[in-house]
Amino acid sequence: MSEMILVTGAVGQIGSELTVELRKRYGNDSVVAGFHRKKPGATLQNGPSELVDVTKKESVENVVKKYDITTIYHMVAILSAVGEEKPNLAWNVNMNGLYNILEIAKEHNMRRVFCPSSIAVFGPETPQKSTPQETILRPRTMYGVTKVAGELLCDYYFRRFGLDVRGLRYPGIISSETLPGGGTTDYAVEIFYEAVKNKRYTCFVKKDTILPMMYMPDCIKATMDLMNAPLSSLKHHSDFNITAMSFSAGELAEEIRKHIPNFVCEYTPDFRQNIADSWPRTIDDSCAREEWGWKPNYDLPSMTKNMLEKLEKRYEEGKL
Ligand code: AKB
Repeated sequence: MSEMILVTGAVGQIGSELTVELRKRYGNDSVVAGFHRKKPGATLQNGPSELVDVTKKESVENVVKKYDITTIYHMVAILSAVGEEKPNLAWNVNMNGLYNILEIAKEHNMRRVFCPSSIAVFGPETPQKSTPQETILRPRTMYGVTKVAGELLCDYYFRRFGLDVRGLRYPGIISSETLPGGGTTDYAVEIFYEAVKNKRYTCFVKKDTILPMMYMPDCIKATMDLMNAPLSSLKHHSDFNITAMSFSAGELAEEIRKHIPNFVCEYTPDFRQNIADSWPRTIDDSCAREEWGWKPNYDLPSMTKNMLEKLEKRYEEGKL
């Protein structure tokens, strides 16, 4: 049976770049870009796209039937900051949406499902340095609550129904193509755009706030590598710790200043500071390394250089 993929949230920060890479690997017609409010832009016009509301089972099911979908990358989520402003929405989209996806995947005997988790599963009682794979999961955000419950639900479907569901606890993801929406780690992306456009940025967490991060090419590699790993090599399924680098907001600004010496960064913490403070500083991702060979390519200097090259080019072309 040939692979037919549905990406939900294909217009979002990760979904938009993941869809492009999946189409390169499996062919344009084999990857359906599922969108909700915003329509796909030019980079996603080379293949099918469909309106998908994950909170409505039949909306997902219609697309699954129309294209004989065999694999779903379920990238839709309400992130941590918006989730605190709209907890009902976060629960509805993140939990009911995931439940619909898992039910449909089970009913249609799908080959595999990817569902992202996040460092938001951790909380203030979790060890913050080299946070272990197996540890205390008592998040303080609605987003974190839905991600813990989501991991458990995915593992339940694997054990109870044999559905091959896999997932990663993404750290903050830094990307140059699509802006993130509504997360606590968004400052680590916004800072680059503002540095290139205005040479100043007001950061919403304190200068010494350290969080785990990853550059988008590594995020896409991790996602696709996990999905292509042999099932027999996996001891974990939906909850892999994963990281690439950790730095403070001040260290990030300093690294940008090596390329843009007159860049000024100020710090005005808001409600997102509390969320950041409840998350780990560094992550132990040895299970991902052992079970499916995870190894990142980018660190802080190489990610910063690459981000600035890409954004400066777009700025000069008037596309930023
Ligand atoms: C957020 O900040 O909410 C997300 C995440 C770490 O899952 N980027």
